[in-house]
Amino acid sequence: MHLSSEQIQACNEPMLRRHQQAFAQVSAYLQAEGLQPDDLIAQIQQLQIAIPSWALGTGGTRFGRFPIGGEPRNLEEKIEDVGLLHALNRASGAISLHIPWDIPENAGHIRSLATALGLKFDAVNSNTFQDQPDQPYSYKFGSLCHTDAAVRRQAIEHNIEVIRYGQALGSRCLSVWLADGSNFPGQRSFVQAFQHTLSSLQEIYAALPDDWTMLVEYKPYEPNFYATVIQDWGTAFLLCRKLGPSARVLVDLGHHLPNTNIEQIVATLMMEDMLGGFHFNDSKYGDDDLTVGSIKPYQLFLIFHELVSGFQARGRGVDSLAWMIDASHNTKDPLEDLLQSVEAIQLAFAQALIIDRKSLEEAQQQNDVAWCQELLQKAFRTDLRALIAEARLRAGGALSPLQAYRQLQVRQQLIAHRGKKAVATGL
Ligand code: PSV
Ligand code: MN
Repeated sequence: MHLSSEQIQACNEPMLRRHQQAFAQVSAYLQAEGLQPDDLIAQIQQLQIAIPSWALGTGGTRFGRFPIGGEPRNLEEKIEDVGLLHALNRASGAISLHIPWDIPENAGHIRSLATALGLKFDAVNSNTFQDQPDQPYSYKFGSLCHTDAAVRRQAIEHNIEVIRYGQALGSRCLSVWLADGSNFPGQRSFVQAFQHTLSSLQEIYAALPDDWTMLVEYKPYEPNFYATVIQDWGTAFLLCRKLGPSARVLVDLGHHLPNTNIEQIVATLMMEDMLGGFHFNDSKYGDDDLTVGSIKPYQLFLIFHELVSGFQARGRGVDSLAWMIDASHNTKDPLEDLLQSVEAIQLAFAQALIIDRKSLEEAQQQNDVAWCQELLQKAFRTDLRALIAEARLRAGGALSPLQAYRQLQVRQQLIAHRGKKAVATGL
């Protein structure tokens, strides 16, 4: 299925007048604040968020799954789905693959399908947290950290294979997330597990092409409930430092213990030039993988505030990081959920861009606590939805991607083509 620009324009048509009014209003406000709407729009348009190939179907939980129908049955159809999202929002111009859930058997064909839809391949993800039917050794007791060198070898080779798949697709980034850890005290030597992980990662790092980045993702618990080898940003940071300049930390917003100050972690990683990318999602309790911005939008804004500060301090742009969503959808249509997530990211970014940083620095310097809060919240409480909509409109997207998605009956058509029972591969 494909959405033409005529179809999208037809959806925009009845909304245009109201949008123009709202955009004129927000433009006037921004200009009065000394900001240039066109500059902001250009920056917003640069931010492209990769869609994970594993989040296009209903994720479910360990208690059940409620498939929505019309889910992509193979990689080609997953690319088709990301193409639909990108046609609507012009901000999902990349896809992130998880191997072996999505093996690009014919890389040339897969690459040309993606290119035709304006999509690039972002980070490729390895998977040594599940056993595959044909693999000789089990990852039950770990992969890169395993006590047995043969298991470690198998996991190393898998990661190198993932790099090769990524190369064929034009990706330039490997994401490594390990479930490795232990469920009970005493089960494993922390030091040995770390050292094995480091030496395994060093072998993978040695196979990394020169222009690639290795992203090391941390997570405090789950599936192991006593200890995870790469449990926090400090451990990921340490591993990256030991690996070399092409290794960076990946921050998954759901991988922190409750109330962790994620924006402070982001600031520190940016300061040290050790932040590599994001897995965006939202959560209330643990790694809930909910829609970005649905629970803690202020936290998301504060994270973007630190990102924008870091970019400005280092003279970098958004293309210096890998931006990915890592969410799961149990009760919503996955495509609707992803549209909402991308919009939430864009909004937080735009709000961070309009912070009066000069005044904030002065207020910080004078320890004017109340004014610091005032300045941040002024930006956070500014309604920039019309600005984001204008950025989409100018790029050929929908004024309201979610509304257009429903109006064009995308899910119904996908069900008609793929069937009510089509279920996507993934978790
Ligand atoms: C683990 O919870 C994780 O965040 C990793 O990024 C995996 O690759 C992904 O989820 C799988 O859904
Ligand atoms: Mn993740």
